[in-house]
Amino acid sequence: MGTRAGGRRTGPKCIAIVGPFASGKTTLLEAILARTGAIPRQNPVSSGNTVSDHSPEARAHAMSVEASIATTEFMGEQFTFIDCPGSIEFSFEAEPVLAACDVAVVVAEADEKKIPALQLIMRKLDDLGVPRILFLNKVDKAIAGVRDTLKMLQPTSAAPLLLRQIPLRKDGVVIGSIDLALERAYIYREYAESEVAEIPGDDKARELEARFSMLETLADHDDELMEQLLEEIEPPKDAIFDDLAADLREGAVTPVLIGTAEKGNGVLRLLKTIRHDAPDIEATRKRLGAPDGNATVVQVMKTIHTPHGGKLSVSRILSGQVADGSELWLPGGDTAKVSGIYRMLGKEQVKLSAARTGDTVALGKLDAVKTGQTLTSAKGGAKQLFDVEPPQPVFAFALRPRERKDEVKMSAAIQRLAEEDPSLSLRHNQDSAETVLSGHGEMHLRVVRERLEGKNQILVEGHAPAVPYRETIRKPVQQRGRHKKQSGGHGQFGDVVIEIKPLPRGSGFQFTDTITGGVVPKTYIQSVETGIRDYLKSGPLGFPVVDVAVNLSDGSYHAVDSSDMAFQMAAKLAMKEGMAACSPVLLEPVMKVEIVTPSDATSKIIALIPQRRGQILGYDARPDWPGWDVVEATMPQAEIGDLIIELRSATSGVASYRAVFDHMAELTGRLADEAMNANGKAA
Ligand SMILES: Nc1nc2c(ncn2[C@@H]2O[C@H](COP(=O)(O)OP(=O)(O)OP(=O)(O)O)[C@@H](O)[C@H]2O)c(=O)[nH]1
Ligand SMILES: [Mg+2]
Repeated sequence: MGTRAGGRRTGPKCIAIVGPFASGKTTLLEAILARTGAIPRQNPVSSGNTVSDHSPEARAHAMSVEASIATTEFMGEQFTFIDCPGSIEFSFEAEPVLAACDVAVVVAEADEKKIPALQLIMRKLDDLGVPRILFLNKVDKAIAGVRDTLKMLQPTSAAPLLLRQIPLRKDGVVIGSIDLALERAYIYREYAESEVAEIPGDDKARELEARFSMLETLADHDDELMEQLLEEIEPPKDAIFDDLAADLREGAVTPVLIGTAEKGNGVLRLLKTIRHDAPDIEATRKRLGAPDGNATVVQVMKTIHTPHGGKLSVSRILSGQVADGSELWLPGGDTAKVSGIYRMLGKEQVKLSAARTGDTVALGKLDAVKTGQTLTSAKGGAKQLFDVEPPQPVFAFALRPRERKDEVKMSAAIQRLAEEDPSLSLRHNQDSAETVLSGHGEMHLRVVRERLEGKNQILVEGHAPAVPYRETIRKPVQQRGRHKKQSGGHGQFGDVVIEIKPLPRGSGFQFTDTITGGVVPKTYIQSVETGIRDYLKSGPLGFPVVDVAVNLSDGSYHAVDSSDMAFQMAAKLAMKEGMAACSPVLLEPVMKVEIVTPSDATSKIIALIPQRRGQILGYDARPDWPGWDVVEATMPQAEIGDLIIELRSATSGVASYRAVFDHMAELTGRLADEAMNANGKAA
């Protein structure tokens, strides 16, 4: 044993697999499951037969679109791996998973384009305080040396990247690896355990150099090791292993292992590292601030609606145990009864009678329970350990079922999908009578739509949501309105003179009267205002009217024939004629936009702002984000609808934006005509 608390932690572990898009996460999970015997053989992702990515949506787009859970056994212990999607549009899936896992395996590759995506992930892990191992994948096709690759990747990580293995090459081709802690060579065999070998003489010098640099990094947190290095004493192997484990758990370093997931190479070393070095549930509980005591505490990581089994809440048992049928308290004080406990292997489930501390299982039929919630056996409910806060949506479309009869079915299905995916939001826009679905990108919403059509058999139509245009006037006008009807018995009579005048932007509507001598009685003044407000719902251009003042200056009434309705009619008549003469103009909402982007794409982003009628307010380094900028601009809402698509394509998928309403601005010319035409058709 070394001097530090590096001893192995036993018990079930939960490991999140994260990393930039298409880095090989799903391939790695498949390799792990094959290597540990959970599945008979490793299937390539292209076969569509992997344990993860079995959904038709994932297959159609050749990418993971949701987290996939698989429990396996390795050397007598239980490990649950959760393969998270790499695309930024689905990145929110990983958050509740990362919160309750013990360690993350970050799958990366030697690709400069994916550095910003890797940086986003590493920061998320820092924010959540999750220890991590970096698995440098695809070494089969790597041209650059591993140490150069690490230099390239280091800026993405706050903690030093600590190389634990170097590749063993023959004629330039990677044929195995050398483990720097064990000082052993491993010759890769496809889909099989590597063959242990002596380090070839030619590689010895390289190995010693890399090993020394590993030890130097470890010595930064171990004075005894530092002294041994200075005095050129060979440190005991156990002490090195203890340091490696302790530094990983404390987040002091990010150990780096290498391999080729596609051929199952490097997988066993990774598993052994996880088994030996990963922290256990105790550390995870501490990180989350879970309460001490005897109560059962459960953290929900994901919600799934299965076609037959109903709702499943994939959960980590942080403490205590859960038996089938037991009651759990929700944070608010409600309770839910566990009906079914399952061990997961992708879409397959095996029923269990109970789950113990550290297990990651699916709990059945917890109807009121949501992803991210903390449940407990303690009466009254637990403190919520982790807040699920999805980022602001960046893409939206308005949705309706192709057939009217599907309306109720569609809204129920969307509710279920939103429960599975808290980053999806749904609202009804009163203005346009549209159901608007918002999410994190075009692909995100496309997948939602495919799920509606596939899983739920509802054909839907989607289009860009309506922009909330308004209209106002540019000129004042005085106008009389008379409503007079004599048809049999009671007549109708109302007569008003109004002054309409423009107001400054953002003033809304103001109504006044300067009636003297009771020429229009008080109650009818009220009717005039009501009539005008009603008219303002749709002005001469067909949009709600804003920033207008109307003063009732004169009028007359009839003791018998005047009525509330008659004065409302007179007011509307006056408005209709008067407004048309006030030089009406369309107003469009303009947003203040804040775009975050890797600095090397800043000039591209700045160039696209004027193309979208935007105005650049400025740009600067993003505070606390080395290598990133923030660009501030104003931009009409109509131009923001598909902004994210362009931002993402300019930045390998990582730029994003936030927008808040800023002001209304006049819109004239062709674009105004188009808006009015579209509105006319919709009405
Ligand atoms: N050359 C090489 N290719 C690999 C390796 N591992 C995975 N790939 C390929 O990389 C591509 C992406 O693999 P996936 O496993 O789907 O990647 P992923 O990280 O799960 O992707 P997302 O979940 O969509 O982010 C596939 O074409 C794989 O065949 C590897 O070790 N070497
Ligand atoms: Mg994947």
